Amino acid sequence: MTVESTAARTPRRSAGNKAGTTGTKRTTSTTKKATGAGKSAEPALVQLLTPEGKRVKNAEFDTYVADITAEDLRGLYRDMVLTRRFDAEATALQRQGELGLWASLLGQEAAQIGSGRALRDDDYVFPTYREHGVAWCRGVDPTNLLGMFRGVNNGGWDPNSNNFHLYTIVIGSQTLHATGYAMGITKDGADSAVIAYFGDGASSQGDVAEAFTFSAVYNAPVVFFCQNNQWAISEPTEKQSRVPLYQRAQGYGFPGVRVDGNDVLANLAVTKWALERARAGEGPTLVEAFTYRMGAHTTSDDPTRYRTDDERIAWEAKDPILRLRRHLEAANHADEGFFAELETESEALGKRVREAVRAMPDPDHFAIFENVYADGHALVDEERAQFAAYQASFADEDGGK
Ligand SMILES: Cc1ncc(C[n+]2csc(CCOP(=O)(O)OP(=O)(O)O)c2C)c(N)n1
Ligand SMILES: [Mg+2]
Repeated sequence: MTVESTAARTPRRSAGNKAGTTGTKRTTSTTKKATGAGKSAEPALVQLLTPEGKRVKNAEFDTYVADITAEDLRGLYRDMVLTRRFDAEATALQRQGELGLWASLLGQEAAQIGSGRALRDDDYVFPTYREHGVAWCRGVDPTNLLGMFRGVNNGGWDPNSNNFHLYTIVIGSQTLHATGYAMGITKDGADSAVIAYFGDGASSQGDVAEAFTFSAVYNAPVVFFCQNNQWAISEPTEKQSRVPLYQRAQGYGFPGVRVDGNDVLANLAVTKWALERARAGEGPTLVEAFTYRMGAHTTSDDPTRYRTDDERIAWEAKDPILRLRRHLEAANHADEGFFAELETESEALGKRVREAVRAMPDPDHFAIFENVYADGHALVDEERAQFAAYQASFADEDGGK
C-alpha cells in the first residue's frame, strides 16, 4: 500500500516524502482532508462515499464492494442506526444511575459496522471497550454488553460463542492476544483471520509495538484495525505520533492504509482486502480508520474542557449515518417506509435494553474467583476463603447478613 505525502504532521520530513510501505497495492484516492478547525491538511484516505453521499470510484477497492446490493446497503444503514440507538440508550442509562460508566461509540459507527461486516463467522475479534458496533455484527446481544458497565458481571458473554473476545480495558493488550491467536490459526493450518481493534492512543503502547513485530515476523493472519478518533481521552493524536498512524506499519514491514472512518463502504472494502491478505498467507495489515469520537471519552469525561465546538461541528458534517442515508435516498434504494420501520425498530430496541438492564440480578460475590485458572489454583482458593471471611464479618448482631 502506498499513499500520499505525509506533509501535515512531519514538517522536518515533509516535502515530497512518499510514505510507501511494503504492500503490493497503491491507492488512487487523492482527497486531502482537514481534520477539523485549526488542523492542517491530512494525507489521502480511501473513500468510496463522500460526506454528501456520492459514490466515488476507487480503482483498487471498488472490487471489494462490487457485488453489494441495495438490500445490503439498507442492512448496513440499519446496523448503524440500531447501534447508535443502543449506544444512546446506554448513555442515558448511565445518567439515570443504572450503569456505572459507559464508553460511547458515537461517530464511529461506519468504522465498526463496515469492518465488522467484512468478517467471516470463523474469524476472531479482539475488541477494546468501545466496539459495540462490531459486537452487534458478531451477534452478541447488546444487553450483554451492559453487565460489566453496571458492575454485575466480569464480562457478559462467552467469547467463543461469537468469536468475539471480552472487552479489554488495558489499552493495547488485546493486540498481543490477537497476534498469539493468529499465530495459532497458522499452526492449525486454518484460513481464518483475526482482527484487533485499538485506538490512536493505544498505538503508543509497547504492547502494540510488540504485536506488530511478532505478527510481522511470524506472518500472522491478523488485521490491526486502529480507529483514530483523534483523541485519547484529552490527548490529541498529534501527541501520539510524528507520522500518520497507518505509516507506522512500514517500519515493521507490512502494509498500512488510511481509510475514511466515516464511510461504511470504504471500511467494508478495505477490511475485506486486509482479511483476504491474511487468509492468503500475506501476513498482517494496519488499517487506520480516520474518524472522530463525537461524544465524550466516557460518561466520566467532559470534552468541552479540552476541545473546541468548531472541531466537533466540522466532524458532524461528515456523520457516517447521514452520508449513507443521503446515498440511499439519492439512489432510490430506500423509501419512507423503510426509514419509518427502522425508527419503530430502534424504539423497540431502546425499550428492550432499558428493561433488560433494570432486570439484571445482583452479582454473585464469588464469581470473580471463577475462570481465573482453567483448573483452579491454591492461591485463588486462599483468596476466596479470605473474601468469605471478610463478607462474614458484616453479619449483624442477630447473625443475619
Ligand atoms: C495500559 C493503560 N494505560 C492507561 C489506561 C487509561 N486509559 C483508558 S482509555 C485511555 C485512552 C485510550 O485512547 P485510544 O487508544 O485513542 O482509544 P479511545 O478511547 O479513543 O477509543 C487511557 C489512557 C488504561 N486503561 N490502560
Ligand atoms: Mg482515540
